[in-house]
Amino acid sequence: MSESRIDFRQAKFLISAPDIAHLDEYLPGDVGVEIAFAGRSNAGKSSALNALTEQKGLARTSKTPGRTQLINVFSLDADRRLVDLPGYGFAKVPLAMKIKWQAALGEYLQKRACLSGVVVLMDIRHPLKDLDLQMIEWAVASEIPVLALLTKADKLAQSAKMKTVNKVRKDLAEFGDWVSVEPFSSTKGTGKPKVLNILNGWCHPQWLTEADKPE
Ligand SMILES: Nc1nc2c(ncn2[C@@H]2O[C@H](COP(=O)(O)OP(=O)(O)OP(=O)(O)O)[C@@H](O)[C@H]2O)c(=O)[nH]1
Ligand SMILES: [Mg+2]
Repeated sequence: MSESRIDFRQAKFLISAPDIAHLDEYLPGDVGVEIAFAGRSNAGKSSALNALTEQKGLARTSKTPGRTQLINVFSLDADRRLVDLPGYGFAKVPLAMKIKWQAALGEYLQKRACLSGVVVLMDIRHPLKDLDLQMIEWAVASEIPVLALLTKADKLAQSAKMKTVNKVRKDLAEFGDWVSVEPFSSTKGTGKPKVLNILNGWCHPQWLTEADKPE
């Protein structure tokens, strides 16, 4: 099997889609491998993408929650893409818009065949809010593996960090191997090798590597 490692530093901006309901009109077909980054507004999605790709300006980060309104898609190579989804749970968004957005997000998670993994990012100081759990449940129900990434781990001392990681692992144990939980810090690089290993695995689903094989 061609298990060559994907070089995440090769990520390039591909397209921006204005909203998730029409995402598939913008994406280059429901083919290859897509990995989505989802999470509450301000959870650190864009920062994590930049840290993982070692490109400071790839995804735009902001101190103002709700910064990423568009869906930004980055290509890793001809077959593989990373998707930076707008944050959910942003307080200033009107309720009707929130409901619409959640429905579209659910549809994307459930219908996008090339979606090979979802990274659900949560601030380690406020993990597992209702919408985070909803995302995880949707993904697992669609048989998409989830990496629950506890971001801003640099904000906690080691003991508090491990306590939260263990608690979240326990709370998500019902999902078995579908969900893994790791601490992460974009600023310190904590957890980066583990995350890259998991994403690399998602980049090589059996059907793709089989198709890659020479006759
Ligand atoms: N200390 C620390 N701060 C972080 C880390 N990751 C992100 N931040 C900060 O958290 C804020 C939000 O980060 P973003 O990456 O823009 O968050 P986002 O999830 O993309 O936010 P939206 O696009 O609004 O949904 C910024 O001020 C970042 O500098 C981290 O690992 N450690
Ligand atoms: Mg963002």
